[in-house]
Amino acid sequence: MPKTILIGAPIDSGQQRPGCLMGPAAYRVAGLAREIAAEGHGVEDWGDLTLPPLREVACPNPAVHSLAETVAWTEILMDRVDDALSGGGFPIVMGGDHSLALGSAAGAAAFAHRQDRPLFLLWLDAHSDFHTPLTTTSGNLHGTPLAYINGRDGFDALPPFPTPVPAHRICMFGIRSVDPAEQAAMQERDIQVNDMRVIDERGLVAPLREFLDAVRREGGMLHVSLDVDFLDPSIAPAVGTTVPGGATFREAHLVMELLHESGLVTSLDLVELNPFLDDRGMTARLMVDLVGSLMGKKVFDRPTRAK
Ligand code: HAR
Ligand code: MN
Ligand code: MN
Ligand code: MN
Repeated sequence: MPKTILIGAPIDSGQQRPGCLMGPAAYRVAGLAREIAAEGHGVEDWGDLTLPPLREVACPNPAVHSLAETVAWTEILMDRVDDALSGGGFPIVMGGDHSLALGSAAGAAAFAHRQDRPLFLLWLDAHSDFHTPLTTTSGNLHGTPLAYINGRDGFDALPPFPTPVPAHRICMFGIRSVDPAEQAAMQERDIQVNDMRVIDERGLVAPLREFLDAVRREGGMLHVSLDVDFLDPSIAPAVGTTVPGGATFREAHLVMELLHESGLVTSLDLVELNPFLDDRGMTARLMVDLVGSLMGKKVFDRPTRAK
């Protein structure tokens, strides 16, 4: 079993509400390392990354802000996640806003490329995060990582994404807020969008199993990006961009339990937690609890069902 590597990414430059940079501290206070160790896994905390020196960068879209910071964070995260995987570890990036996924996914992709294995992406989020720096109207780069991962144009300031992930290897769950430009681009590419409507109609289990079967068939690596706003705001209030109608406590745990059973997850992001908006740590604790389920925590140990 690979050792878990915790990487603190105190990033809040991908959006405009301060607070996400306290995320890594909140995960430590809420006992993330203890939770993982309790499931019998080794765990090493590499501490928090610090922002490297900035280079001058340009973007034709005047709405975009903090591009130089985002480039610097992307480069260092890419390197550290690749390092963790190269050392045989299971990296968990504790964010930080979702712009950190530009770097974490790029690091996973760089490693997968060298291993000659396909990378798959599971995006658990209220938002599709499929803008490019050219299409975003908010200018918040936390709304762009999935477009970078998919190899869309417009990311000239960032390192080229190592082996962009094609649409059929991307799966989104929980989606309930999509901008028109994102919608058009996703339709063009035929990305599998399991929005809340799909979850209401089919449940999570069937579409998630289909995706996991594809990962297994192709011998892929699987990067999971868990945005706090995937969850319903009633159980996870500590996020800057709440959208009603999110995943319930049980739905979220079920996803994590199925992921654990699959044994396929190779890296994980925890993003968008804003501890300043939390209610007595309930969101941080729920996120830690979900990681516990991903690492194998269950109430009753059933014999593994035949696949
Ligand atoms: N689509 C909107 C924008 O680009 C909102 C993006 C919000 N993203 C997150 N992460 N909170 O999923 O501004
Ligand atoms: Mn390195
Ligand atoms: Mn997001
Ligand atoms: Mn979101």
